[in-house]
Amino acid sequence: QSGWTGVNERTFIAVKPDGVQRKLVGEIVRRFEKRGFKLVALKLVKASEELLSEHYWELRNKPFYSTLISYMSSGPVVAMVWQGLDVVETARKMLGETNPADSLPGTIRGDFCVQVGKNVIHGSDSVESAQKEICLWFRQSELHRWESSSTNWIY
Ligand code: RTP
Ligand code: MG
Repeated sequence: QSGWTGVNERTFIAVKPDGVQRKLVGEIVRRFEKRGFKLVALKLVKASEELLSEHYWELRNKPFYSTLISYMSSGPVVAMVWQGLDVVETARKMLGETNPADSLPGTIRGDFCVQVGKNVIHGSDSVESAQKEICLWFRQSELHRWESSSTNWIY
């Protein structure tokens, strides 16, 4: 899907299995809503190893790869698509650094976790990755098109 730039930019966010088990879903959704982003899709998914191997294709040769796949398939994740101005970059700032130990308080990882192997949340690292990840995790029919609906009560 092309054309999702500017205010219509989209990113893929997933609350990882530890975040779901620790009941951080509401808090994370709240932060994205309050920041002013629009929710485009949301579902609870038990990711297959096949899906995860595509999602983490670029990390396939890393020493932590198999640990990462076990972690991500240890329970359901909450997969989401959020839309808004520069949402890819802003979401990464809201998440904090990959290693929670390097994440500032006020960021999601900086507030809720301490270990890189259990870092609560995923966010796409570029507009291109976001497009790939959205196509991998969602069908087109699962994505809400805000542009073509009446949103009179949303500023
Ligand atoms: P994410 O994709 O989950 O948003 O995280 P990221 O871009 O900040 O980091 P990335 O390099 O894409 O790594 C993906 C996930 O792999 C786990 N990881 N473990 N043991 C380690 O050194 C290590 N490094 C990365 C983390 O769960 C990381 O989020
Ligand atoms: Mg990444």
